[in-house]
Amino acid sequence: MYIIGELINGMYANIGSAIKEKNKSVIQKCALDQVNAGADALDINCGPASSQPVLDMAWLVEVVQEVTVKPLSLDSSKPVAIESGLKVLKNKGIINSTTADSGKLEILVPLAKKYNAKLIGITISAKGIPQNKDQRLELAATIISFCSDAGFSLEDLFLDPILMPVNVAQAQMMDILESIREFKVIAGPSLKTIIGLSNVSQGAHQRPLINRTFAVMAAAYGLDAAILNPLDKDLMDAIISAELILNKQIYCDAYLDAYRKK
Ligand code: THG
Repeated sequence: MYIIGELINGMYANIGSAIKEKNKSVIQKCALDQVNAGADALDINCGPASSQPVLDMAWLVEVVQEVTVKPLSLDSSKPVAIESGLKVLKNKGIINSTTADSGKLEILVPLAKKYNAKLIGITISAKGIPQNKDQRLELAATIISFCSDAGFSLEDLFLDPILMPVNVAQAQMMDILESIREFKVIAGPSLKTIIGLSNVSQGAHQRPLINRTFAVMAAAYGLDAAILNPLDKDLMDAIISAELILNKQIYCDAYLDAYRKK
């Protein structure tokens, strides 16, 4: 599974104040800790409290690029903040994210093409978050056909069914899992699927247990990528074990150790 570390997010108090005070070392340590724990890419989110997301995004990208060459996922609901990060990216990045609204697609798909970035499409529209699988599939189809028409390769598209907290949307968990499988039925196998894993346990007790249980189930439904906390070793080990069972990792004795040494 392609792991995008979630910890550089202004919603965390330590990161929020490091952004405000322009404290590079806190951000760079957070980046390196996640990479050393196995992150393939890093999500960069200024947080809801940022009063200057355009400046903060560019600063975060530059500071993180001083310590790692891993791809960065520019996470903002504001296209101007995403473009500000794209302008200073050294490597192929990820736009996180467009919704299925034409206003967003018309800005972000051309940006992804211009900057040769991957793109995460979330199945949200102006009507809000979908309430069932059919609505998720309809919004997925909107995003897929817009990208195809625009000549944006589906290989560079990740679709996100929007994982909700289990304590507010328990009845939707199976719809979300089945959406992960069915997105590829609509678009073909080159399309990738992604979730923001920690959403599932927000406000709940036993967060790590809920996170890793959902991660293993989603792996079985074919999930390709997740934004998650890579410092949660039990979670990372559960995902590796799930991929072993799913025949996506070669078995050998002491496979966990062998995997980590790769
Ligand atoms: N899809 C996509 N992008 C996303 C999400 C998604 N980006 C943001 C988010 N969801 C994924 N990242 C996080 C990061 C942190 C948490 C959840 C998801 C989290 N934070 C603690 C909380 O809210 O309780 C903060 C705890 C603290 O303040 O210390 O749970 O779904 N494409």
